[in-house]
Amino acid sequence: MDKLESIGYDDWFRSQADGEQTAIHEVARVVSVRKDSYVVTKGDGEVFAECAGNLLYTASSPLDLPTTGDWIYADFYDDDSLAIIHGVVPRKTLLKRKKAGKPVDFQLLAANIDVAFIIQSVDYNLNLRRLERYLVMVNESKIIPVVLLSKCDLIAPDEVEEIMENVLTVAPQISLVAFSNLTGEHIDTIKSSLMPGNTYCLLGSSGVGKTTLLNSIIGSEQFETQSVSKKESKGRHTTTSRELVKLDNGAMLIDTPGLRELGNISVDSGIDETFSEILELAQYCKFGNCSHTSEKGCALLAAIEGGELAEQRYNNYMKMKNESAFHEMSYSEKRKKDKAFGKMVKAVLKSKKKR
Ligand SMILES: Nc1nc2c(ncn2[C@@H]2O[C@H](COP(=O)(O)OP(=O)(O)O)[C@@H](O)[C@H]2O)c(=O)[nH]1
Ligand SMILES: [Mg+2]
Ligand SMILES: [Zn+2]
Repeated sequence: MDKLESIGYDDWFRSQADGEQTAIHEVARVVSVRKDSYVVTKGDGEVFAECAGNLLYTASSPLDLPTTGDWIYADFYDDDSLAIIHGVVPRKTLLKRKKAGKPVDFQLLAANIDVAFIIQSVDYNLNLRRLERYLVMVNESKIIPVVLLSKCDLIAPDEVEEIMENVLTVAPQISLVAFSNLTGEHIDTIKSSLMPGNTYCLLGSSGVGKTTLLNSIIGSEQFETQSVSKKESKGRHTTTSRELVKLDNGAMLIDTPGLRELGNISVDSGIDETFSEILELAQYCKFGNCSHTSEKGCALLAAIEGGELAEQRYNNYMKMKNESAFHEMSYSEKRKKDKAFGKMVKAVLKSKKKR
């Protein structure tokens, strides 16, 4: 196996590559992107790269420029310490998302992904509507989706079972694994699903444990995860670039930053219909402006307590309400609100367990 093959270059790409380009340039793969600069590899070592002026000036859309996972035509200089990119090899798959507010503008997330791991944590991050949006994006791109439920150590096994059943209601055929980075549960299942030569990516909100999973798979703390103190000081995103990592078994894995604005679908309209029974219950809250979080006389909290309202269902409702209000807020407002909400749900769960 040659070096390019060892990082995923196969017959399909070979047949798609432009013979005129490969006659005068080498082929390499984009490992990461940072603003206008790139890191590329030919399968041994990483090389700093930039786009040729000609490529930049003739590019008519973001589609024409390289993204993480792309195969590119490039010239190498100075003993392979610098590369100039001249073009992009046709892509097998492309993961992209619309930019907020601009329907035709989009951002490339990663290219040539075979399988996307869509990750949601089983605590307050779980949201079937958001999961559906991820599935739509991944399916649209002809990438195979796998759903991973993280942080299973935080809830009881039968609750995990229940969540898995719920997930299967929105994605009946999906491969689904519940795991924990903390206890190591089912990390091996995920690891053994990674095939040499295939490229995988980790998708999901910030904080669900994507980078920790990458570290669990590698077996060392190579990549920086989001500790609580870091979150305070440096802001939400620890993973600022999308980086392609080659695993020992020959599979490639791309970690992506959290996609807060994925799809940008307004959920408000669907919430009331989807949660009609909650809306009905809420009529019996003592206060008309009840936030359903801590108020005495809240009918929702009472219904959870009495077992008439599933906690998960309540969490989904609150999360979605929160999310739909989210789009209207400034970034710093969003950050505060998100944290407060997380704390609130944890507090509710805790107080429930105590009783
Ligand atoms: N309880 C628990 N916490 C986890 C687990 N995986 C990750 N975390 C924590 O969740 C936080 C965010 O993890 P990180 O990997 O940075 O999330 P990312 O933003 O998706 O990359 C960190 O504080 C991790 O320690 C898990 O399986 N169980
Ligand atoms: Mg991360
Ligand atoms: Zn209430």
